[in-house]
Amino acid sequence: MLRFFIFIFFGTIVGLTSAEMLAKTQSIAVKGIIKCDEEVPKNVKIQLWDVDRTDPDDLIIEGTLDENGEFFLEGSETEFTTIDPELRIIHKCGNDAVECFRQTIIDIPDEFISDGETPTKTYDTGNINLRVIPNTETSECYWSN
Ligand SMILES: [Ca+2]
Ligand SMILES: [Ca+2]
Repeated sequence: MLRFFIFIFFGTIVGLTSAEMLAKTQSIAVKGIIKCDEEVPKNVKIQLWDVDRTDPDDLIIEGTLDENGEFFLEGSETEFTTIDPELRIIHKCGNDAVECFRQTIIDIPDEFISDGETPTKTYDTGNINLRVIPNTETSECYWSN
């Protein structure tokens, strides 16, 4: 018991050490097909993020589309509480003449989060047409060329 308290004591002093001991690794996999009308969009970023309330959000992994517009992303994140994964698609569909990219965010439901480093389920976004899906950031210009 004494050892336990000593451990907690030092853990608290070191700060992150105790936090890392208590946090749990969770994983997520997402797949889907992304098009801009009938075309596979070029110049597109497909990113899986974990949203954090107190820290900057964490990029879990970034991927690309294959020649059919298909993607598959998987990765893990370690956190105390349930992670908050979202898919961010940064693109210019319907906006080619403008310098700024647009961002579409798709929230991943909690039931698709797996315990441990390897996801046991995959969230399927289905077919996404970037031209008709609502964009959460249309007036911002974080991703100019
Ligand atoms: Ca995080
Ligand atoms: Ca989080």
